[in-house]
Amino acid sequence: MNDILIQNTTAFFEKSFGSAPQKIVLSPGRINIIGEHVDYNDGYVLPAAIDKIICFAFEKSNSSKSKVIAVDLNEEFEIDLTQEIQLTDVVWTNYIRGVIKQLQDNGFSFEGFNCVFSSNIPVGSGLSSSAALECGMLFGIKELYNLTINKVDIALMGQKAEHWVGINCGIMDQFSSVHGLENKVIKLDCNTLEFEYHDANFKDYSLVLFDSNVKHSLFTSEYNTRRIECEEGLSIIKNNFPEVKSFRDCTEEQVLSIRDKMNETVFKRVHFVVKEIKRVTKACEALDNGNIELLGQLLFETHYGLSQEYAVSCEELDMLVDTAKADDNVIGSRLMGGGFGGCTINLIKKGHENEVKNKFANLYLDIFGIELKFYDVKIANGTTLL
Ligand code: GAF
Repeated sequence: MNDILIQNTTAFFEKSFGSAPQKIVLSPGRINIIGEHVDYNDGYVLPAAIDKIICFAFEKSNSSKSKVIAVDLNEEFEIDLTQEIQLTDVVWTNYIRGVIKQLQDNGFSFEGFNCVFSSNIPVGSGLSSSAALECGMLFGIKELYNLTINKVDIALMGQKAEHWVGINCGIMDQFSSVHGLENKVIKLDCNTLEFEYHDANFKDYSLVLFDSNVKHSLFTSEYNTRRIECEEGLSIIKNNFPEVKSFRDCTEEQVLSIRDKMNETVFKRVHFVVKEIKRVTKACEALDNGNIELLGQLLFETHYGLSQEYAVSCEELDMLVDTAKADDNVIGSRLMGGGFGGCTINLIKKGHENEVKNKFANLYLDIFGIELKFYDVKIANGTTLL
């Protein structure tokens, strides 16, 4: 699948710029097994890079001017690196402007480049196409100009670029895009950025994503609001329990004991976060022990927390998870990523995948009139040169 994408991107580059690319970079999207909305709350997450990628072809332009072509959008833009980098109305270009600005602000010296990119990561499905774009661009410029930048700094600059575009995201997406390893999930401590790889062995179950085909219209504003609500909650917790430095130090009992000191919304947000951080550790142990049934139950718990307490679900995602809960062939399901649409991640008994897919597709079409899509993702390597 990716071979064709790479061939097409390279051919498009040659047609557009009249020569072969000097560098080809592959940058993946990600899934997250568990640990949602806790990366910006100093929690733990369990993501992995996947075999859906953006392919970039690069060459130096030998001037300060750069031209970037987005094949799938049939759009292009030019930027002069000597001019001040500013946000524009064309959102996809802002991620690229953002990473250039990050490199400049961090004192890296580089000149212009020509770039063509094309992707098979579905946009708006919660698979982090924007992180793949940021990390792939940063990696390509680094390779083209021999800049000394490590993987963690690529992830951090990608995250800052995303903030500049307007989403106050955590580090999970960029980190997993660059640190992905075939058949491994990454247990990442989002406070220290220490991480471990764990085998992604789901034994008798297949990991399948259901794409609701609902896009995140509320995503940016609600995402940023959740961050503010959590900050407010944490400061109330700290005032009452000075030994607590971050959500991970806090118990559910402590949160419950000061429920009357917070408004109901803030209580629900922090109640979810404290439980979710603990769930990630349990889930990772369950995976290590081959207890995939327990892992599945934890996925359901996460979903109901995200839906009822964190309020980032929608009726389509809730229907998919409720249907999964009632289906003996699906042992775990939850919305994945930021929410308000995108995908659910599901653990399905091997051998029953097609039966489950048909059932869900028909039901979903009947109820919402929307086509449900399925992705059988493989866990793959992070951003790399071809
Ligand atoms: C989005 C963000 F970009 C991540 O940082 C993370 O917070 C996620 O939503 C929710 O877990 O993908």
